[in-house]
Amino acid sequence: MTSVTLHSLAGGSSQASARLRRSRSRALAAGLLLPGAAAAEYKFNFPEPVTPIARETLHIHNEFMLIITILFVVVFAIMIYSMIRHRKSIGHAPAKFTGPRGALQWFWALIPFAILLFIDFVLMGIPAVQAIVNMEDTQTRADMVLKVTGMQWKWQYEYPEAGVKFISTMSTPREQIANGEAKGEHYLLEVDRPVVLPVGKKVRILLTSTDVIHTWWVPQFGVKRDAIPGFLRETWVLIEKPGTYRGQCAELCGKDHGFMPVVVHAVPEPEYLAWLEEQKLAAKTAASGSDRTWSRDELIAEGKVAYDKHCVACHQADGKGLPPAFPALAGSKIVDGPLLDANGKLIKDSHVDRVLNGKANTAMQAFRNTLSDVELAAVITYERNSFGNHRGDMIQPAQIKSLR
Ligand code: HEC
Ligand SMILES: [Cu+2]
Repeated sequence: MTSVTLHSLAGGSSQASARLRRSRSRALAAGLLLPGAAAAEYKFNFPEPVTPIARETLHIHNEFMLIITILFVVVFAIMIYSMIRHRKSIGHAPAKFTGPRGALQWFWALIPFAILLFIDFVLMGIPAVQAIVNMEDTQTRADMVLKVTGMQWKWQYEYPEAGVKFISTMSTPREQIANGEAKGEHYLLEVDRPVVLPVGKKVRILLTSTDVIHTWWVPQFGVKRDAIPGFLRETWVLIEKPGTYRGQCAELCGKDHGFMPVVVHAVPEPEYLAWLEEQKLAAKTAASGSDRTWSRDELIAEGKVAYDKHCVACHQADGKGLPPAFPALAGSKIVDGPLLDANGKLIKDSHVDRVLNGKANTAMQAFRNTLSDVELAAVITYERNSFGNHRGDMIQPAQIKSLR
């Protein structure tokens, strides 16, 4: 900003432009000296490590920094010393690399080479390889498994042993993002449902994706691993300290890449087990919801909540979408079409089919495995009765259940 104004002003009298140049270089110097002023949350070091891997990574980083600093100082000291002491202007005679002294030169060249090899392969290579092997060792004495699935633009977490599964979406209000409201403390780093993990347990983490490549990254865990569609990748954490740890998707994955944070709650094991029981109970309650008959208003109310969580990023709050990438649901022929055929069976490419099964090779994913019967019935009913769509009909969670 400053430099732009200075640029456009420069070109007046030579005296004025000299003054401008001076103040510009002063501004530049101040900028270089005070990087903290520019970055709001500037921290010099790594964030506090809370897993063995993060600690090892930090340790190796520090060790390598020390080694290369020493190398830098020693090499440059010798170089600068030699250049000054052996310069032509004081009449230093060049060495002659012939005869017995010439052979000695080889010796002096090979010694530093050997020292460097030793530093590279032994002092740096061994700890680095050890750390990588350790990072890859996801299975030795793993206490539990967490499955992480990246999707545009949210994370799904699954505890296979407990049969618990849920979606975690960013909870920062859109008003804060649009600068309509002051930013909160955990701006863009907060979610509706954090993953809960026990401290002191080795958690094997399996990663995959349903659409494009995402990356599950929590700096304090020292974990940053790609979630790739069609592949199962793995990593592990052993969290040593209870707390809330925040991270982000670290692979450019489309429009809302910046809006799919990771939040992990690390708690003592009894607390974790109690939480897990709660989740199982909640899942059971949700499942029983598909057996009763819902009123249209109930479904619409529930559907708005699901829509704002799972659909709004692409189809927008007003249902107008962002054509041509994301079609409008307002006035859509599919949304305005029939629900099911006369026998209560699925019609191909109908509204219900599209939401349950998605459409291959588009950003419209299948929601049958990520949403419950109630959520699916509710969001479909909501879409048919919102954004100026007035179908006036509804679909019951029990009907969705029978379609599965
Ligand atoms: C990541 C972006 C994205 C999200 C999130 C998303 N959709 Fe879609 N949706 C699309 C795209 C892209 C299409 C168009 C697919 C095609 O080419 O036919 C589409 C199409 C549709 C259609 C058909 C509309 C038409 O006229 O073609 C419906 C209905 C629909 N989505 C419902 C939903 C519901 C319900 C949700 C939330 C549970 C949702 N979508 C979430 C991207 C998305
Ligand atoms: Cu992503």
